[in-house]
Amino acid sequence: MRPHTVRRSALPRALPRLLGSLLLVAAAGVSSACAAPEASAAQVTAVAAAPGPLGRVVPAPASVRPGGAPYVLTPATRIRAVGGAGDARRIGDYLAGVLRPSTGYALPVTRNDGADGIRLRLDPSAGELGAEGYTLTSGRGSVTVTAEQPAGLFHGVQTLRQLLPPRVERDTRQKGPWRVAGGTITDTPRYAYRGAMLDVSRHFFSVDEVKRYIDQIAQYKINTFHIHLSDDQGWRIAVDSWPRLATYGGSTEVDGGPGGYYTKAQYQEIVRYAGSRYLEVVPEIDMPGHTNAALASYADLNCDGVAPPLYTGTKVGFSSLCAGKDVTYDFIDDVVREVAALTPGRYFHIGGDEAHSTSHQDYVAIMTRAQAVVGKYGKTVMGWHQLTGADPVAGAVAQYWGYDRTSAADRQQVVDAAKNGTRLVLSPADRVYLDMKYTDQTELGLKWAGLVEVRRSYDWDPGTYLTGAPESSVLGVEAPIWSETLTDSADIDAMAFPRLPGAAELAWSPASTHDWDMYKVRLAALGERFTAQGIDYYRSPQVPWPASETGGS
Ligand code: TNX
Repeated sequence: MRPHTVRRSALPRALPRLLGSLLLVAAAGVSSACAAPEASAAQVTAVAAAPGPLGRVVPAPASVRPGGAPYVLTPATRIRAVGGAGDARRIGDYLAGVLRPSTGYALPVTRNDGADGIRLRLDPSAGELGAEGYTLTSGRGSVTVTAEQPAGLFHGVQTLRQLLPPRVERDTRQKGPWRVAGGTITDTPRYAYRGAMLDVSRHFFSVDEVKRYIDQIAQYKINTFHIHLSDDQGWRIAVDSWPRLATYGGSTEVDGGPGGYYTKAQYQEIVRYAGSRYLEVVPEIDMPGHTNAALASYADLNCDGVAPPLYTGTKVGFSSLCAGKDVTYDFIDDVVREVAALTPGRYFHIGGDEAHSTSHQDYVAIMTRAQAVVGKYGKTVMGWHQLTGADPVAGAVAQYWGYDRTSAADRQQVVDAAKNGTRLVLSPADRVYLDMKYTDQTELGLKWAGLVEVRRSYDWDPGTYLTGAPESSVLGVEAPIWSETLTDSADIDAMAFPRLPGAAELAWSPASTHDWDMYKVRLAALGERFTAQGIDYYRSPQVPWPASETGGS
């Protein structure tokens, strides 16, 4: 029988019998998806008592059926990677890399199947799991992750990681036991597009810092890494036909630091690394505004032929490409061609936000031609939602970053575009802009969209967020992180954690699992895991962190 998710309406019927046990489950952080409607009180109690309850995972799995003996990792455990042309093996090696330092076990990865150990199975005929779904079955002697496609197997491995004790994430030897609660998880995503964006322009981040963020986001089943490669303060990718973009335009950053840029080889290394974590890279070259770094690098790109100085402040909306000059379109063609050639993913993001110094007519002219160029080089257009004020091409994706003070007219423009077939990625600034301050006391970050505490960040529904937009127009959710105030990985950590896992859950988990009171308990359980990974996260008072995480005993 296929396990199924509890409907909240099913709970009241069973309530008198289950109340006591459910309280135990809630205390243990099991989501509402964990208890099948027909589960007996005894079964549910067993969940609460189980080691690391099976449903205590972020994003919440679509379906969890706890039961049976736990699986226990031993020094003799093998990782059996079966099926697929090397993918299962690579994912097995990745998992072994995570588990070996803390367990101290050898965990050999083998392609030989067998009934015991950690079994990672790629089986195209597994059924109904799609491109990214998986099942995980844990019991005495084995834990088996099955998927039809490699991405699903990888996501299942992330679930397995979270089912082990948090100290498994440490990079030094820890004491066991290493148990995985018994039962079965069947899990597929709600949205196909689950993104995180990093602004490497306002402050530049090294390849290693970017890889660290990629590793972090991949743990929460995010599948798209959007990299904001150009802005007023810095151009961050080498372009052979316009070399000064990087060498001069990339030579500084906000507050006048040294900036930097990725060589083509380094950018490809980022793309490859992201691919190894089943993330698709979306490169963004912002236009026609947010272009001061380019305008400073080539006088010719300016309408008046005069290059402005490099810019190290944090204002927006003052720069513009010149719609009336042919060289503008040569520039766009060259840049899109070169960056697209380095990027295997489907999308190319052309920005389009905050073009306050571009007339409407010029904006439409530039965005129309830029979209054609993106199509010519085989990519799908993405743009910030202002693109809906021009003429989005068929198939274009608009990224909505409005917030509670966005005008009804601006919203309506996006809704109308969605009704006409433009797909939407939702990044409401007052929910999932990870650079917004949590409270007035937050040292880093901005607050133009308001303060965004952890609950506010989590508590909304992407399916109904933009009233009037067809639910089917929503391709997914993305959490951007802008870097005006952020200079290194520790700063990213402080803003992304703990909000990033919530954004990932909105994008992955079925709406039926959405429940702040349940979520905050699962999130609290991640605290020790963040710490084990060296992430100094914001200890939001809204979340019941373990005392050991908040300086208590
Ligand atoms: C708005 S949202 C911007 C960025 C800033 C960000 C800071 C959007 C598409 N543009 O240029 O970095 O706010 O939060």
